[in-house]
Formats: sequence, structure tokens, C-alpha cells
Amino acid sequence: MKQLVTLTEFIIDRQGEFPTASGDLSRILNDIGIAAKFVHREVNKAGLADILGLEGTDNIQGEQQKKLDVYANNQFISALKAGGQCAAIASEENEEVIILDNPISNKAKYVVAIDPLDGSSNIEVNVSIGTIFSIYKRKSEFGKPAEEGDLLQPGIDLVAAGYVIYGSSTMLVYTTGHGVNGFTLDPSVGLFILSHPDIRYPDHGNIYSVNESNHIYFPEAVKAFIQFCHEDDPSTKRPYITRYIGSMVADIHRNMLLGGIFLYPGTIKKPQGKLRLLYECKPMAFIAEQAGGKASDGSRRILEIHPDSVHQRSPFYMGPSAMVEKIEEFIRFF
Ligand code: AHM
Ligand code: MG
Repeated sequence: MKQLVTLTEFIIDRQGEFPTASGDLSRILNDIGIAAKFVHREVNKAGLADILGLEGTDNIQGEQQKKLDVYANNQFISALKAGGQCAAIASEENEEVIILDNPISNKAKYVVAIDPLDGSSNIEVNVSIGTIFSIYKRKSEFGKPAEEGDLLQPGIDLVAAGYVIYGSSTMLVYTTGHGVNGFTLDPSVGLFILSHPDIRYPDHGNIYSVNESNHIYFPEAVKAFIQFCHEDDPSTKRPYITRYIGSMVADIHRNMLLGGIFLYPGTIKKPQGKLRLLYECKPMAFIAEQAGGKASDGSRRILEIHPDSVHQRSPFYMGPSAMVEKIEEFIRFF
């Protein structure tokens, strides 16, 4: 029988890639994996909400039913709090950074930025959703509470990042800067098993993913790029293929495996677009680069942008290098 590698084994094996590793990062990654299993369980019974109890009603234990995104947020925060290796958390669900001010967390080395359940409008219609996470070393003084500034670091300082996709199967994909690896959850035994080692973007892609309903508001360069996608691709003799789920994790996951660019441009109405730099774009950009691709805001490498605030937005283009370079070329030209 083929030797199976679990996420926990893999994380421990790879700890050696960091000569000074103390095991703290491994523990955080492991805790995220455990929280993801709880979220997986809830996501998979989302359709039963009407039968098992809606938000605002009591469940069988007398506990309040929570919306899934609130549930996911609580799971990840509780796991990170309990682990003791995390000093602060920024989450899409929380206006302010959560500073875990207690004697153990104040000595923790890491801070985490998460989008606990991205694409949550897809929950009710049984379409893939995801969690995005990213881990930095804190810069503030050890022994004292962490600060918001610990989370406002450029992506080049990322220590680890990844996502969980709750799709036809649940997968956890992550990088610590030594390639990208994917693990599929076997729900029967509750283990993430290495299923996609060393994920790399194909050199050539022919998928583009963008919400084209915003077309009239897009910059001329983006319109021109989309026009380019509509023309015959010499290698396939047909135009590029449109695929857009509206769930960034799912769109990016597919594009990474099959070869495609994901675009969320700024518009006349929203020049910075929709996606959040800290906990949506930067973690995905780290994954992109580790998979041999690129991620850009149209002119700058996402990982080099210094964030000013936790919830700031950014235009976002991610895919195989050649495709991202192409949109950058259009943007330079216009
Ligand atoms: P959310 O954080 O509110 O879930 O929004 C982020 C999601 C992404 O997953 C997805 O790519 C995008 O919003 C879709 O937005 P739109 O409906 O404008 O195309
Ligand atoms: Mg989101």
C-alpha cells in the first residue's frame, strides 16, 4: 500500500527547513488544520440548516445557532487563542485587530491574518467557499501585548500562508516559502492527506476569471485585456475560457491547477476594487509566487505593498507569470 503522508506528519517533517525552528509555527499550522475540520463539518451540513435550526434559534444543546461565517471566525480564533503561539489576529469579520493580551500570548512569536469564510454568499447555494490564512513574525516587543502594526507588514515578510477550500472535497493548501502543497481531507478518518505535492502553475494558461458584469466600469486596459482573451489563442485555436465562481479561493485553486488568471480590478466606482490586501490578496500572492506564478495590483508586486490599514483593498491579478505580465503590459500601455 502507498505510504500516506498526513498534514501533521508533513508539517513536522518540514520543520527542518527552518534551522532555528522551535515548533511554534508547526503548531499554528496544525491548529488551523484542526479548526478547518470543524468548519468542514458545519459547511457540509449547511443545507440542513432549516431542519437542524437556523441562526437565532437554539440547537439541541440549547446553544445559539450561528451563521457559518461567524462560526468559522470563532473556530479559527479559538484555535489560535488556545494554541498560545499567536499574539494577535486580524480577521475580515472583526473591525479591530484582536490582541490576545495574556501572559502566554504576549510571549508568542507570530500574528495571523485570516478570512475565515470567503465567498460566503455561496454557502446557501452549495457552491465552494474557502478560508484564507497568513502568518507573520511579530515585530513588537516580546512579553508585551502585540500591536496592530505587527499585522501591517508587507507580504515579503510572510512566514506562511494558505487556504482551505470547502468544495467537492475539502482541501488545505499552504506554503512556508518552500513550494506549495495540498492536502485532501479524508472525512472518514478525519485526516488531511498529502494529495497535491509541489503544486505549480502550468506555464501556459487559457482560463480567465473575472466578474464581467462590471465591464463598463473597468479601466480601458482591463477591457483591452478581456478583448485579448476573447480572441483566438494560437496554441488552442480558440478564445480563452471564462470561469467565474465568485468564490476567490475556488477560482484561484482551479486556475492554479489548470492554468488561468484571476482578476478583480478596480472600477470607476471602486478604484481599489473589492478584495482586501491583508487577508485575501497577500496570502494568495505568496501562494502564487511559490507555485511559479505572479500576483500584482496591475503595476506592483502584491507582496511588496506596505499596507496602511488592516481592511484596505487592492486591485488583484493572479495567475501564471506570462498571463499576469500580459495584463501588466496592457496597464502600462494605456
Ligand atoms: P467576501 O469576502 O465578502 O466573501 O467577498 C470576497 C469574494 C471573493 O471570494 C470573490 O472573488 C469576490 O468576492 C466576488 O465578488 P463579486 O461578486 O463582486 O464578483
Ligand atoms: Mg472575504
